[in-house]
Amino acid sequence: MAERDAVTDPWGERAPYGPGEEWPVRVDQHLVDIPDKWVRTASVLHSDGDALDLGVRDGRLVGVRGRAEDRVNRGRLDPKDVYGWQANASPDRLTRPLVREGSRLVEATWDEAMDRITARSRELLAKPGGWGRFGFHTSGQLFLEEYYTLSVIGKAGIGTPHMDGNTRLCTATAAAALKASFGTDGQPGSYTDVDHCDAIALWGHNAAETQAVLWSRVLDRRRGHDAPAMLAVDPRDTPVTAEADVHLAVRPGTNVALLNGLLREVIARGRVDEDFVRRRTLGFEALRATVEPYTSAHVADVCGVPAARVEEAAELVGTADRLFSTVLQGFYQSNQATAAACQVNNLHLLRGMIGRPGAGLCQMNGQPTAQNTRETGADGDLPGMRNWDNPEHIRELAELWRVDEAVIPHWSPPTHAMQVFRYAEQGSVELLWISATNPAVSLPELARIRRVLSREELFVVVQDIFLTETARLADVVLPAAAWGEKTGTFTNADRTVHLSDKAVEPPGEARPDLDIFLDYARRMDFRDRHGDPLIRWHDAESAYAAWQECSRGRPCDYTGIGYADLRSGSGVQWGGERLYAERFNTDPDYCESYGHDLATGAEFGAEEYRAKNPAGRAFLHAVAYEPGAETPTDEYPLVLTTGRTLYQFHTRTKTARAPELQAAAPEPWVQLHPDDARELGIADGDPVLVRSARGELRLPARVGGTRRGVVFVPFHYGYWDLDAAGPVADAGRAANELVATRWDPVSKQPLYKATAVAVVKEG
Ligand SMILES: Nc1nc2c(c(=O)[nH]1)N[C@H]1C(S)=C(S)[C@@H](COP(=O)(O)OP(=O)(O)OC[C@H]3O[C@@H](n4cnc5c(=O)[nH]c(N)nc54)[C@H](O)[C@@H]3O)O[C@H]1N2
Ligand SMILES: Nc1nc2c(c(=O)[nH]1)N[C@H]1C(S)=C(S)[C@@H](COP(=O)(O)OP(=O)(O)OC[C@H]3O[C@@H](n4cnc5c(=O)[nH]c(N)nc54)[C@H](O)[C@@H]3O)O[C@H]1N2
Ligand SMILES: [Mo]
Repeated sequence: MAERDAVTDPWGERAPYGPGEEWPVRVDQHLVDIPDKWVRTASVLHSDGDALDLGVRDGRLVGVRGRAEDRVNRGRLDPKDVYGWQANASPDRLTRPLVREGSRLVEATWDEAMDRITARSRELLAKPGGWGRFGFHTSGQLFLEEYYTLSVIGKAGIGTPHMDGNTRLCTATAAAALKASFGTDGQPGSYTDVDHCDAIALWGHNAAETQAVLWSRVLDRRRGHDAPAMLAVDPRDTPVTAEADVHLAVRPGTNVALLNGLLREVIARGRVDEDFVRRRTLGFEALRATVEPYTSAHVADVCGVPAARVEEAAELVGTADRLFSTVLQGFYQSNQATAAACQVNNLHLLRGMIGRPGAGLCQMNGQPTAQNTRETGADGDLPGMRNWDNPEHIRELAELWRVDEAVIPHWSPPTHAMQVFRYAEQGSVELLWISATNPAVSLPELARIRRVLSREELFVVVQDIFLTETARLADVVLPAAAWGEKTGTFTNADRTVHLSDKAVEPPGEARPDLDIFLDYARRMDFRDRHGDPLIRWHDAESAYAAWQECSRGRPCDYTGIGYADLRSGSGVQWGGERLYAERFNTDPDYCESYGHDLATGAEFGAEEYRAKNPAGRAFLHAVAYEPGAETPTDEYPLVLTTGRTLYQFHTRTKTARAPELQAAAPEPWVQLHPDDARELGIADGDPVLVRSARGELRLPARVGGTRRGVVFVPFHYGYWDLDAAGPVADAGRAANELVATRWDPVSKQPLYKATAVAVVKEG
């Protein structure tokens, strides 16, 4: 049992191991008192799914311990796992509902708060097209049971297509790329591929800071015998790029050019698994023709990296026998996001690196429960990875829910989050229900988001555990119970399902999100076709059972994974360790999407899709590189990219309330290349102004750690913990003040990773 200072020692002690061996156990714990009981759960501060037990004494949380037997972490905990739980007991938790009286939010009873919501809901439903006046913006941080309930309320109770969540900002591109290449969502690979691989590639993924336990696994392989080779693609210097054998510090937004170059080399050097490509893929000739012009010299020019480095990278991925890739925000939130993520799929397909131990990929998730948002359809997908454009899939859902097919929105693609906010801005969405997300800090162009949320005509419900920047703008604030205070399940980035049991009581009158949604359904009296209640479950386990039925026969089939299994064992993967050893999910009757034109986002229809006759084969998508919209100008000569730091989580509602984590990263900063800093007369620590066409930030400079022309600001820092309740008058500090309202044409994920900015020294 190891207690360590996880701030100064984030990855803990090395346990070197070799290919095909089991990752050694290392049980981490952190206790402030001796527990009288332990309650099982997993981490909710990233997508890794680190299994842990909460220590409880006298009804209070007193610490955490990693679970040795779990397949994901083998007992390990990262810094946020170790310290983050303390936020639950924070004295400023929301404990009572709040309702708006003029410019103020005042305490109210649950009845008063819910009455306001249901009164407004009924009023809207009574209008023509009333269902279309509802918008829901949820999260990747609730539990599966909560999402499924919300999904059924929205799709079968109200019938609105305007339901999405922060998963759109997070892993919409992962889902889009998986559907496009393999037919449905779901990771082909598994974390155990780290144990078997002979090469690892991290594509725009700073795993050392964002999936720190997965990174420990990588480091342990790297320190063992027959260590895997390693490639990292990131414009900045990170702990990942420092470890990599080959680091390609590409110009932001050039991922497609790089991948096209690597694919070209793989083909030119005869590294294609021709048998695999012939039997299991479609589209090779078009791909070959598209990548042909991307010589190493051309790629070097576009991406701003040495041609020799590109060739080293091509050699590394081209000669591996068991290549494991992870892809994350450096691709998903960057120019040509879905197209770029699909090129990583292509690399694995061309080399036959899929469905075997060590040969696989994860189009990673970021949030702990984002997989479930997608699976249950709380983000606009249809539940069970069903296809909105397939009438048979709609019929199945209508039968399951006993409602008319016409109620379930399926006449167009579901509305994506950016469009939901647009409708709220224009006034067609009149009720916006925001759960477990903080768009007033996390969406692009914050001045606009504040304006939308403040509109008099828009009725805003915010369901959170703290009074966030978003909650301050709400008409009704509902206090939720947090992780540890409620029961439910969730699924990590490698399809591992964990159960999270209730350990302690929520504070005051705070209620589990599931209870809030169930209460709303009851008060609204949603009925099925027979006049029975639409929602026929009443707690987490019965909600899970309803979901199991919904998932039956679909790729994410949960029918074999019960609460009892999850309580007696530890994490269980749906679909087994690796998907697609035999065939892909591309059959027209089974697939989740008929696909898009990856360059324009145009949707294909059923006929076009059937004509391709995929027959269980994967699609190789070919896309030419196109520069992004935000390129440097004379006025804004630098490129801003935004992202994360090890110690903070998102808008810091939890991590800033854990003293060790907040002390480790108390303030935002802007990172600059030394040559840019010198030209601008900026020294380390100087106060600087960062300006884009949309806003400005005042931050201290940090010199070093990024490529020339690129500056970096962490997006964690909003305004709730400043003295002033709103954005500071003269300049902001939230990165999204600067970012433009723009998204990928296919996944609709916002492009947070490239904004043209100017930086000037202050004072
Ligand atoms: N500590 C911590 N961990 C977290 C989170 C957190 O807030 N804090 N959040 C969780 C969530 S929800 C998510 S989504 C994940 C995100 O996890 P990551 O994707 O690993 O994190 P980011 O910092 O957003 O972006 C990764 C890298 O992309 C690089 N990048 C920027 N532009 C480009 C580009 O054009 N091309 C390439 N190749 N790279 C580029 C950035 O320099 C950055 O280092 O982390 C999860 N884990
Ligand atoms: N510039 C820039 N912007 C970004 C990104 C970036 O890289 N750069 N990344 C994007 C990504 S990947 C993500 S995932 C988003 C994250 O953005 P958000 O989702 O807005 O950030 P969080 O702080 O995680 O917000 C979650 C909220 O849920 C509340 N909460 C926690 N647990 C519970 C619960 O059990 N019930 C309820 N009801 N509430 C709860 C928290 O207090 C918090 O207010 O940001 C996106 N925005
Ligand atoms: Mo995310």
